[in-house]
Amino acid sequence: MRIVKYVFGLSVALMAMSTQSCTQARPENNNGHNLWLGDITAPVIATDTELLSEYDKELGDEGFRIKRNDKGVAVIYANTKAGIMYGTYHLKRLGECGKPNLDKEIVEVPAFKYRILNHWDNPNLTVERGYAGKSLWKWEELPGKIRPEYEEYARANASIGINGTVLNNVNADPCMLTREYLEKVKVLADIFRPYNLKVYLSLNFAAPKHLANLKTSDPLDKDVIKWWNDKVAEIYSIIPDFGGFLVKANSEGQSGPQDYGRTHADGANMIADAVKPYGGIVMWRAFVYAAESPDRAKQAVEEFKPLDGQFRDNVIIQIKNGPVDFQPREPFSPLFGQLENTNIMAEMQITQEYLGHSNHMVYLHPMWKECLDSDTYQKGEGSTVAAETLGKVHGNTATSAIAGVTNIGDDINWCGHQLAQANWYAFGRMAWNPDLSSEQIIDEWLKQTFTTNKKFVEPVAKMMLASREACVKYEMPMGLHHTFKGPDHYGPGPWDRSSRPDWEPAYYHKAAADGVGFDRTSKTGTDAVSQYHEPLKSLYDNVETCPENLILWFHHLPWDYKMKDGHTLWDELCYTYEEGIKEARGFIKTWESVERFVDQERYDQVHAKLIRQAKDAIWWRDATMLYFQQYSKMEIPSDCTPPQHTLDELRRFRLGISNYENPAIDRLPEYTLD
Ligand code: GCV
Repeated sequence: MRIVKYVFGLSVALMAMSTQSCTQARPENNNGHNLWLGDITAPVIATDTELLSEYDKELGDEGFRIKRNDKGVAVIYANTKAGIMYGTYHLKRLGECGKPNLDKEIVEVPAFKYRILNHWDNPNLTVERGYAGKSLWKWEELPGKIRPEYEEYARANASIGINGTVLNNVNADPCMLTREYLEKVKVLADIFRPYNLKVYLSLNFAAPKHLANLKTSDPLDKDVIKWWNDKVAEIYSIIPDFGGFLVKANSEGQSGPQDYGRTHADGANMIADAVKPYGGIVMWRAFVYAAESPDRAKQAVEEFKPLDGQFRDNVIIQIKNGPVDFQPREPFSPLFGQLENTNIMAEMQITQEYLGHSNHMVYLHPMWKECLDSDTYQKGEGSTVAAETLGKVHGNTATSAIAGVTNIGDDINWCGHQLAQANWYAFGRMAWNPDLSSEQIIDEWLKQTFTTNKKFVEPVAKMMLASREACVKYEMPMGLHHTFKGPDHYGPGPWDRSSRPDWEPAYYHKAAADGVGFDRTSKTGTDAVSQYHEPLKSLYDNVETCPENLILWFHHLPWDYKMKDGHTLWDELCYTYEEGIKEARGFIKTWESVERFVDQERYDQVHAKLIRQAKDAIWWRDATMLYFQQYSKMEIPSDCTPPQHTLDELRRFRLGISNYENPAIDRLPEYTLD
């Protein structure tokens, strides 16, 4: 095994190995496999470290301190090996991002205790909503064959502070709990352990029926309880530091306690009791909704609020950032502000299910931070989603956690899009420190992944920082949501039909002759606004005060409604799409302007994808506005990019791909950029 000794001062030299300075020739081709690490095959070991003889409470089990000793040498101090490791990566990062000031002591302690990736990987190697190839876990080869990528993956996670990984899809195959698979999981757990990365599994709630032929999987049945207790004991005998379970129950066809007339609390507590003696946790998802409900956005609160206080202390309710489903912009899920005696955590989506898969460059940290910084006002001002999930609002900090649904696959560059690696990186850094700004994180990532040259970093950072808002503009302006084509969720399909009303775009956009948007107001709508505390409830409820970037999330408005800038709603929609199109086109120019700083391989890949992104932006606008035009009977303003296809052409266009693939660029509708 190669080891890179990390001596502060050599950092710039290390950096030069992987990147380049402006005076050098264009860098050699780089397939992106090394991520932000320079050399992902080699662990980085600091030379000056000290494990503390007395437990330093401030640092806890994962924190570290870097300070100069009496000889002036910067030393990393920690209570644990994990702390030393995190300190080493921190020092490496500081060195590679510029000259750090080590005269002042540095103390770093992770904000969230559990910082967890969720893989939606299936045993057959497909990845649900994965756009970076097949699963990284080659189950058919394990436990015999070990791929180097397993350790590289652990190293990448360690470098950004991620300390847990759920290996399999929440739509869980019961086979994952068989002895055969547990032996495979053990191999991964053993590889990950030195990197402080714990393994978790998603479970199928009906496993007792599937695997042991029990007549029921009722969580109150004594045979079922015994089966889970035995299964958990077996797991811990194989993997002593197993982290616990993630559960999707009674959601989208998954089995759950409600199949037996029991509650989510009954189900979660049965599993929680089984893992409790071993220190395990249960992350129980709040992503539940029934087709019959008039408003999917309300259902998590309706389901979980009545159960507040009934969950064991090792259960954490895992809540998606928004109340519907990972749209490019959602208000925060009101459930974050509705529970008092229940542990809660946020689930962010790193994979770009609704944000252009790995064809679009969208830097997601601003979206996640928008959620974490949102104030729920549950206990007055300052009850932000971050504070709620850190356990600071109700004093339950012991189980603070955050999860990110990964964008990782077996693609050579891990994430399918070279610039999507930034989202994996950003998730880890945010989980460690939710106060870091989007600017700081992207600056760090670019410097470590490409070059420290300002002429590259500044324009590319600016482009990436603008990308999420641009995506909102060309996919879902003004809170218009879920107009996506199903089931792949790539591209527009406002006319799409499905087997369930709440899987159809019309359920959300409600476009008709009288206007567009979902009325969630208290007087005429579904009253979803009432799930928010004041002053938010009134702010969203009143069309005059509702932020315009969410106005169609909360209101159904006539096409000629006057916006604050004087445009009609129709024109405003057209112009917002137009801005998105312009910005996406601008990204191509920005990338072209930094060509000399990037190796040909990564340059070309990103360039091709940025072109596709700009074409897709026009496709989105064409499809959505031409479809809406049938109802509005209004013209697309003449100073907007003219549509390139008719509505009929676009309606006939189908990708013909499965749920799991990233659409091949050459199979998408023909568009030209002048
Ligand atoms: C794993 C959405 C996605 C599904 C996903 C589900 C979930 O509905 O489209 O692919 O299933 O969310 O988060 O459970």
